[in-house]
Amino acid sequence: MKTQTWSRLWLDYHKVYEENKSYKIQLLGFSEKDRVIANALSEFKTGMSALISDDVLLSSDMDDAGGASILKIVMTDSVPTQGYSIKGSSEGILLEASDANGVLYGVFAILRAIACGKRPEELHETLAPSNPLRMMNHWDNMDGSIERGYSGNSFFFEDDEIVINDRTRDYARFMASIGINGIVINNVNVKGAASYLITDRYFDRLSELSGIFEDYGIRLFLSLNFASPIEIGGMDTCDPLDKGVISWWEKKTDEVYKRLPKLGGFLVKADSEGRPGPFTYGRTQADGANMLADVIKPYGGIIIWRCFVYNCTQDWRDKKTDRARAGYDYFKELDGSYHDNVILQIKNGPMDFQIREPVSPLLGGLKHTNQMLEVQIAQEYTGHQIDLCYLIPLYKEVLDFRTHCCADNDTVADVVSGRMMGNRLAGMAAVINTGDDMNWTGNDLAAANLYGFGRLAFDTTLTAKEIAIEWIRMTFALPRNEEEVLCKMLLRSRGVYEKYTSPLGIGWMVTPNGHYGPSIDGYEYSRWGTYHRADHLGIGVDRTDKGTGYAQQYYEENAAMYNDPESCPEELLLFFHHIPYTFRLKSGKTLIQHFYDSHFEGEEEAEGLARDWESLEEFIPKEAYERVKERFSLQIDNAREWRDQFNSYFFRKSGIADEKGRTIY
Ligand code: GCW
Repeated sequence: MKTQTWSRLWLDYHKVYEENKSYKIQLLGFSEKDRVIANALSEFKTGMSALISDDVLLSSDMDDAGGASILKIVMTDSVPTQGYSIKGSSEGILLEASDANGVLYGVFAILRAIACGKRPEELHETLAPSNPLRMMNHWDNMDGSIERGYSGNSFFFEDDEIVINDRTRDYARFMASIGINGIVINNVNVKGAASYLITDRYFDRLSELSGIFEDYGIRLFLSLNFASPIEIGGMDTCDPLDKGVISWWEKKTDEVYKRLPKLGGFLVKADSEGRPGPFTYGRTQADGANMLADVIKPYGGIIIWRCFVYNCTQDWRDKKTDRARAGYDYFKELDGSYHDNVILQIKNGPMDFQIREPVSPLLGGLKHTNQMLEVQIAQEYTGHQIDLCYLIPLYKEVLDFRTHCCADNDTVADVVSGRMMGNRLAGMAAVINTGDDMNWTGNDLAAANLYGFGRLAFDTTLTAKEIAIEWIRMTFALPRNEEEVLCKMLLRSRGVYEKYTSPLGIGWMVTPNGHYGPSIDGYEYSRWGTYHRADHLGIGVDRTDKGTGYAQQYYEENAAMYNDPESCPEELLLFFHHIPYTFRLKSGKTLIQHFYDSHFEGEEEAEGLARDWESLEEFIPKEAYERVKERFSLQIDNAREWRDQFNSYFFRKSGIADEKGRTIY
């Protein structure tokens, strides 16, 4: 037998106590023939065997229940879709759900609780998922590369073929264990062979993959090339209002659904960064999305249409055009005209997954359109899974943000869960950080983001700390003291990264293309719309009513708050305002002194993270320990480089010396 070459992540259960237990399974309303239920039972057996006893026996023979505990699984309407209720007692565990996904999630909840220290008889939890859709977006290319991937190659594709092996099933298990119910397997930039995923060439493999996902309650989705009628259909247009184009899509969709009846639908990146779209034909984004939505509707499919649409050929000399405005400008006025099986997928910020951005004004700005939040757990701008950056605190801030779109239920969590509008096509999606590395995420600690996203999407009331502790307990099972050390490392890591990179919401300043390491002017005179506008007197982008007017895209309360540098949250000051280096911050420091201090501190704190990691050596499996240690040493190099380039750049620009007289070059 081939030895397994990938880790079991948080499902590598550790023994929590020893007990010789057998469980009798009693199913009421559910059938073992249902593959999701069968998998739930098999997870229960594997998990419990590892957690409490070497071999938990499962039997459905109730006549012979002597001595055994009972796992009673009951179908009931009183638990919401995909939710569960679990309750332990001296007799065993009662798990109630209204569907198979609920049972699967309930089983994982039982295992999680026990792995985190609960006894089966103490179990007591009732939970309905916060978001109807909880999705992972792979940016995997069919040649096996991954756009913005930092953990090896794709485990879905190699040399333009679809790869299916035991790893695929494990991946589905991991995703189900954190409540993911939809997965887009291919990059939103659909090119080359990927355009043919909707043809006969790939249907057999896709159907096999879809089957594996279905067994774990997950729907397969595909990214679509909007120009398919041209690229694979041999037509000369993909105008969404052209009759020929529409009938081409009708035929195509019918063909696809005959072979992949459970396909969830399509994700589309149109008119963005060189991708084709309706704009070419003078049509709107709604024209494009609605055409596909109508075509897919008879099959129960949905169209997830991305709002990452902006002009990427901007002239840096032009100070009126503002990339941050683009999403709102293109999509807001069409609010209400999207068909009901369209979801607009909106990145958390108006730019592009920076370490700090305001929340996109489109979230809640739209009031009559299905919306889904997109975040990026792949660490494109946040350290490439070399630097430690636990991103759950960032997502929490986004979810908790009050949009003021209405009196109640106005947070982003309310909007994307469907609570604000009362819609079911809503949720959260993450650009995933996995690859075929043995540990899945390159940096072992980056798995906390993978785990955390799923848990948060399932239950947005969880705190970043609760999630961190769960993940640590399930992954490493450390003594309490060490658990706390690691938890604190995770919780402060985003702040550390922010300190030594680009401060106060200005973002960018990264090496062009790769996006790791500093290059203060790397994008300053480029076409990408990502400028800091620093001169010898100050820095920042004026996005107020006197500048680009971006701040006015928010509802009044937020617009007023952002428009005034006094009320603008300081961590976003330079996103909204052009500020002199001599401006005094709330701390009493000048802006320039804050720059220097923050960069010196950030670098020192990165060293602190590395030291804390070293203190855990004896408690972490050796290989994982070494992998992470090596990354911390690279992180320190990165932090130094950022500190010195950043400080030197702004010292030279401003001519103002560091009050503390530290070395600046
Ligand atoms: O952040 C940018 C990335 C691109 C990516 C794009 C997007 C998939 O640099 O690599 O393309 O966002 O979100 O579409």
